[in-house]
Amino acid sequence: MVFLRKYLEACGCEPDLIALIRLISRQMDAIRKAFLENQMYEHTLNASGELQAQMDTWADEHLIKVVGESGLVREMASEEQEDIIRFENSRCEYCMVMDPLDGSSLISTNLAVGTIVGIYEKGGVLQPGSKLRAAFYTLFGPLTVLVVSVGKGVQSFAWDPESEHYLLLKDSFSVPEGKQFGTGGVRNDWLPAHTKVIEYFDDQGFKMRYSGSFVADCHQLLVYGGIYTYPGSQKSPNGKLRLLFEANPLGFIITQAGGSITDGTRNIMDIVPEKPHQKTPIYIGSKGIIKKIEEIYSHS
Ligand code: AHM
Ligand code: MG
Repeated sequence: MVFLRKYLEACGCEPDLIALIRLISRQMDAIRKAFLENQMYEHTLNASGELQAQMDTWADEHLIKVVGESGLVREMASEEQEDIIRFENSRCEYCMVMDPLDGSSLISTNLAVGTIVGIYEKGGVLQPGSKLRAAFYTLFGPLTVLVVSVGKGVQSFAWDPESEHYLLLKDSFSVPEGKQFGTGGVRNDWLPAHTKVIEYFDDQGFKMRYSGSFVADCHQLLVYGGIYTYPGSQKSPNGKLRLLFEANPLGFIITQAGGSITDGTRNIMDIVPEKPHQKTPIYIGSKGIIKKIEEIYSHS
């Protein structure tokens, strides 16, 4: 039986980084329990102007409290917080970005949602994804699964409520090319280049799979390959998803598994963020398909 801590130690991670990854991933039981009491939508908007579910707020406040008390994080940015948070009394320099509960519109339908986290060694949260020290997500499906990368490939663990440990499920992922895709947005609002990309998938006989939860859709492509996209549109040229909280941590993980991520014209991992809630069009998936998408964009 391989436990999360042992695995991270074997990867050569510094003790404080291990402590931080374990601390956050161990809040997932508390979050699962809180689902039962927080089923309703609140009438509040987050920094991106989206309706917040009660659980968005609960998970956000819970994780900020736990992280703040740990003394492990200097600076933090959350999808549910307007401003960057600084913990002046931290004993470490880690900087953390998070989407406390991605896919939260699916809570009321009991489909899979998850928490996304990215960790920088130091230097603030406004850094390109390529500079991440680690990234991970927890996914609440039939199992609570933790998928993590500390820059040495990608591993998955499953939470065992009996032993209260994360147990290794798979120690090496390699995104298969795959032939399935999921796209966000509304067809009438798509830009011509995106329409061409989708036509290409149709011509190639790709199968459509889209859950409405980015983290779940990325987990699917980690296993089956293909791509997930939330494109820019006529109404929202930068799309819907956020560079810091969604694109970068998942981009880091998929890149570590041999896949890649683009906004159509450039590798998203190289973008220097200008503000915490910056959005970006996203195509994330297996390498060959992403290359093809960039080719389609370059001719559009
Ligand atoms: P969230 O972080 O508030 O859940 O918003 C992001 C979510 C993604 O998980 C998902 O891929 C996308 O929004 C779905 O959007 P849509 O409902 O427009 O398909
Ligand atoms: Mg999200």
